[in-house]
Amino acid sequence: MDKGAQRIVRDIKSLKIQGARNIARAAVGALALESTSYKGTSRNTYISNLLVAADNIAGARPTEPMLRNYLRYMLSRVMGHDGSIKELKDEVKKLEQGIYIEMELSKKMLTDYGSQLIKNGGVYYTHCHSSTVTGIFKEAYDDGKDFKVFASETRPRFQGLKTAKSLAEHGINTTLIVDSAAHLYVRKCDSVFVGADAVTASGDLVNKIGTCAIAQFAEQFHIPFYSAAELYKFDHLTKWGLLEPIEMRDPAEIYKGPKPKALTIENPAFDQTPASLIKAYITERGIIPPQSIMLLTK
Ligand code: RUB
Repeated sequence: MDKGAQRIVRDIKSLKIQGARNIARAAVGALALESTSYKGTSRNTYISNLLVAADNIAGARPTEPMLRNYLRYMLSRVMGHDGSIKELKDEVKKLEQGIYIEMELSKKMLTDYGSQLIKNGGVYYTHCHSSTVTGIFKEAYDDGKDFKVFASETRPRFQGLKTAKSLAEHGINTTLIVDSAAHLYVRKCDSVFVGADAVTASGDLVNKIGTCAIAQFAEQFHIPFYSAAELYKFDHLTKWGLLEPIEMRDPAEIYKGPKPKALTIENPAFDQTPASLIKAYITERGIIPPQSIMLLTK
């Protein structure tokens, strides 16, 4: 595999690159690097190199359908193209650039819809770091709205800290809290906004660990719970009964050093929130109930 592509896989695995959109963008770039680095003349070898690379890239974060969907789209376009190696490489470059543009456009459409849910004087809750959710808050702020955000720190990797800093640096009134304070603070909010790693055929949401408990608190206090999810986060395989895999991360993220023999450490990175707890998904095609998500995905 190309060295640059290998580095991207390492960066995705080690969480140097995080968040579904950033991971998907980096994965597209990695496949394009693999394509460019091919120096041979065999179409079959070129295609099989791309397939092996795509498999490695997708394996870097198993709970990321957005990454898989973009890679699958690129591969299907290349495999259906009967041009020369040079033409195939040009096609991959064009696809890469096209995807970057499409990603920006759909994010902008999504944040336009999402920012309409933020009201002047409102109080909102978020968890983990979603570039999409921070985009919604920042757009609402830039539109002149004055509101407050509670952000939970998101152990064990503290991605919520990144959210809190980024919002506060933008000028948004932000309070950072520990994850276990969620119950106390969700009740003070007008609504909850989280990102999405995967959306299943039944409209369930797979997102950072802790999300499902927050959704349950929101339900308890009758507070709307929204997830910002571009349609590329839909996992088509769940239509055929596949259960969305939950990535288990290194126990060393939680516990370092020698431990008692009988102590086991488990570190799931995500959990699954049932559709019944989700008021709506904010997508690039509008704000839609979870039961309708499958109708909009191709
Ligand atoms: C990040 C996470 C984010 C989603 C959505 O998890 O759960 O909420 O990926 O992010 P991790 P975005 O840090 O383990 O990758 O809206 O940027 O796609």
